[in-house]
Amino acid sequence: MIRIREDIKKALDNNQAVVALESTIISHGMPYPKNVETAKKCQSIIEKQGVKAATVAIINGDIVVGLNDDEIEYIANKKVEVLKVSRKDIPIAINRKMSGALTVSATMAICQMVGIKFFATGGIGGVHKGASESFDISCDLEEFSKSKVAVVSAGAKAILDLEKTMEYLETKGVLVLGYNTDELPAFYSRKSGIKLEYNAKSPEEIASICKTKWELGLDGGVFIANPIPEKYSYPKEEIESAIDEAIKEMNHLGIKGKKTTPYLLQKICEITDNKSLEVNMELVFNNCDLAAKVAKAYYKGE
Ligand code: PSU
Ligand code: MN
Repeated sequence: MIRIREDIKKALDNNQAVVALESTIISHGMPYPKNVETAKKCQSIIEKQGVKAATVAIINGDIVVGLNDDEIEYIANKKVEVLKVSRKDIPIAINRKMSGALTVSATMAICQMVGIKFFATGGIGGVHKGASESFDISCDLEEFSKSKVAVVSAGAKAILDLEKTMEYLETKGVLVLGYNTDELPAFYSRKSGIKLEYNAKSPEEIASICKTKWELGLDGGVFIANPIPEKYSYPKEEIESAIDEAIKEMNHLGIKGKKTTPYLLQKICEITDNKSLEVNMELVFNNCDLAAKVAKAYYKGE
């Protein structure tokens, strides 16, 4: 059921650094063809550092670890139906021979199955605004208590209730490490006003903390919060008004469940005249760069 690209399999067997990349961000998070451009650039940022990049998706019922260019195009161009696959959807996509793009939760679960320890994304899912009524909490959060993977993310998406997201992670015993920041980054911007307990100063320190945790047998993931570089950071007030407008429109249309996040990202793009898309791309690139450095540091000592 799992097809691992030959060079990635070899790297895993030889204890060499591999960084996984998710695919929902490609098929449901960004418009074509910018999504293809982003997916390829993410891979090359990682590979330039001598680290293997493994983009993960389900292609016609097979879990593929390490998509090739044709497979990236296939899930990106919207010519076929591509299911948004979270942990719960994996067996359905396989049994029905569907193609699926994997969210953070599903990608982490597959990383755990094949032994990939590092993974870069844009922003993880979390507790949605209004969750006390809607109960909408991404299963990404729950996954951090299950899979042994360190995920580099630009905080949680600013469309979320970040305070409740942090509380949820704390309840689940998830270690959150800021990278050179004392504050949780808010995806499009560097600041959220929410203090972090731990600020890790280098990729080596992050790698060493992960190693300690897993050597002790403390299962589950590590959430590495990496702020977008200053020069790309979106002015907080501007992006907040775009988010509020998008949420209002979503509620008006009655959009719920797994359609929520893709709708909001696309609507914010529209409201900001694609500026949010450029920012989203830059923060993902920045996360790929850090994930590769941490993976390299981790395997140096192996
Ligand atoms: N980061 C991005 N864009 C995205 C996502 C992350 O920059 O589209 C995706 C991830 O796949 C994440 C998902 O797991 O959004 C969260 O979806 P939900 O809120 O339905 O759990
Ligand atoms: Mn949800």
